[in-house]
Amino acid sequence: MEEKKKIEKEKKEAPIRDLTTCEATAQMLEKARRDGVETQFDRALNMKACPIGADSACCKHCAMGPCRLNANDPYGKVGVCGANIDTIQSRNFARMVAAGTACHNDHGMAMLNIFRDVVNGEIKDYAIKDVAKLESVATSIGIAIEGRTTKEIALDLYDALEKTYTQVEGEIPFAKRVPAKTLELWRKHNIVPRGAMREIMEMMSRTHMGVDQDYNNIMKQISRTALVDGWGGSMVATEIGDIMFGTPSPVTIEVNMGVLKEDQVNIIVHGHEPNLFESMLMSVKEPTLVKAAKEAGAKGINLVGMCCSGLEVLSRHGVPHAGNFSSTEPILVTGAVDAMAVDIQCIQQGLVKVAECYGTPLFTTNPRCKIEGATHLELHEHNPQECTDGIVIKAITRFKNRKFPVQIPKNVNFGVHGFSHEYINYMLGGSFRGSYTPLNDNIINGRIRGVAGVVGCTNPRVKQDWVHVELVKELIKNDILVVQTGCSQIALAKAGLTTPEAAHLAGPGLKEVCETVGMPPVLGLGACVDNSRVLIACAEMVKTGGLGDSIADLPVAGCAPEYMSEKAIAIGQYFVASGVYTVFGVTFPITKGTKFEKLLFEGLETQGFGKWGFAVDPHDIARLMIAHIDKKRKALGLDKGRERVLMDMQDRRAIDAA
Ligand code: SF4
Ligand code: MSK
Repeated sequence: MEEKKKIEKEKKEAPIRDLTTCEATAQMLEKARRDGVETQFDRALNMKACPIGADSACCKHCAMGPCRLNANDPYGKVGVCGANIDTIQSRNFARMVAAGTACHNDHGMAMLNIFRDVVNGEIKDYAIKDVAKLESVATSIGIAIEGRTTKEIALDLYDALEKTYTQVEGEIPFAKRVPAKTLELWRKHNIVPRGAMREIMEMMSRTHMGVDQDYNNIMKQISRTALVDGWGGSMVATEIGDIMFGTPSPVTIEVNMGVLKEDQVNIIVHGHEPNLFESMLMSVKEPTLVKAAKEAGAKGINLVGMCCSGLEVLSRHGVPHAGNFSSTEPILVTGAVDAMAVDIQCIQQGLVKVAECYGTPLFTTNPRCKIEGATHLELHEHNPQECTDGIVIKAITRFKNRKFPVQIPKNVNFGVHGFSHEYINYMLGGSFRGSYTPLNDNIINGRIRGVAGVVGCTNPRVKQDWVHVELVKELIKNDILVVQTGCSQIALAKAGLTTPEAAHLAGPGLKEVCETVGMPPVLGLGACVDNSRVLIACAEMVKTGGLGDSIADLPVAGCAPEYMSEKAIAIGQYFVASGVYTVFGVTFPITKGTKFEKLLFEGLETQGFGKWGFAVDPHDIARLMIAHIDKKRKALGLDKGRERVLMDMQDRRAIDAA
């Protein structure tokens, strides 16, 4: 017992600087310890990950089990039904992809439903803000726009995109955007997605006990399901979001916990769907509410974003961003948050307790995401401000009666964000000849070695932000242009690498390009659904020419170095199935030394797709990604025998001083 207590104490006293490189989060974790408040970092220390689950060597798909196989001797045993390790782990992996795909499609379908009601005039609070984007999306899937009204085009677009979810047979609409050779490969393997509902249903059915028990066959449905995420639900969410709320273009934004203001009513919106934030923006400007805040003694109402909700609005509206996933509990420790409103996805149940400790009202707003102990104030799209006004009123009351001492970290970083696919086109080619030609040319001439997508979550199983930042520094140093989404983007923003000035940390070729264009070496594209923008950029690079015929030919690679969610696994798989080498960190949910592992890490590439990679250390990840990019350059005849540049002490000092 004494020994157990000693271990617990040691865990609780793990040095905070080993848990995060985010200075503001570290300060709040120190305060949380003083206040006796627990966060995900403490829970991770106190929760030993189940090794059998981590290796995906267990199955609980029926009541003859649960069955667990020995990851050290994966073929030594089978489940009660006879299922072998490849069946068990491919089914488990498949269900992660199905869950992640379901999340993004659920989000996209909700956006599409709002769009339909906006077009029909039933929702008045939102509108079609970007008609040019509406027309370009419609054109991309063959809808005529000439001589037609916005409403006619929008109704046709709704009808077409609804098929992304409901279509029983036939290819999803955005399959039309896939480069011909990539699409041909998908057709050959029969993995072009039908509708998301069909694919997810089939995935769940095939992974039931006693159905599909050939890991190669399960793999095909894994890819088809993931593709209806990237080229389906996620892409619809991005495109409809842009059409209704505006396509992002770069703005300089403040990031980090220092965006909270002690003398103002602070409201945080956290989650994923942009409509909650859009309505909250209207509420915080409502003259009667601003007046009420002032009467309560506040200088104003300060609205800030977190996680992916924040990324949706940071460039559309210039709303400051307070931090990524792992900072959502620590920020409540400031005592300065007067209300937190959440919608769906990545909302930790642990928020309830932390919010309670600091008297912060926590509001759930979506019928698909209620949390025991949080106040549910539902947002109805037909009258959304009823909900958001109500939250602002509660926040003002909390400000007036603040009981807890306020301690806001001073950290504020500035970064340029909002590089939509459309803006990259314009930025590189100019308004009259917008194109990806300059990007392709600079890849061909070797100034830019390749492009890397560094995306995804933070995870308390590794030091927060550290892997993201170290990895990106090494990639840009090696002339690799980095595009980003999700919580990773905020990690780099806090590290100051999303400014044009960060170009001095890049290799000579990338630096020259960044300085000529005036862009950062790290381009933030948005929320996690906006990985679809990366797919569109890849398709555009193929279309522009000179870099092969399919996405698999491009000198590109992807990585989610601190991932935690099933959504991330779905994203990884749709990149792999689209042709991209994709490296994950932290842990990989499969058993080593198996045929299924070989399929994911080698076999898929042999079939013409991308493949998975895995490494935990950022420098190992960089090595894998750079080697892959060089391999693709060589295959394209662009190889000039470049050496990988390692950072020396002088470089590191320059980075630390930046
Ligand atoms: Fe065990 Fe087979 Fe049932 Fe899975 S499906 S729990 S391996 S008996
Ligand atoms: S919020 S899925 S922690 S990126 Fe999109 Fe961040 Fe990952 Fe959630």
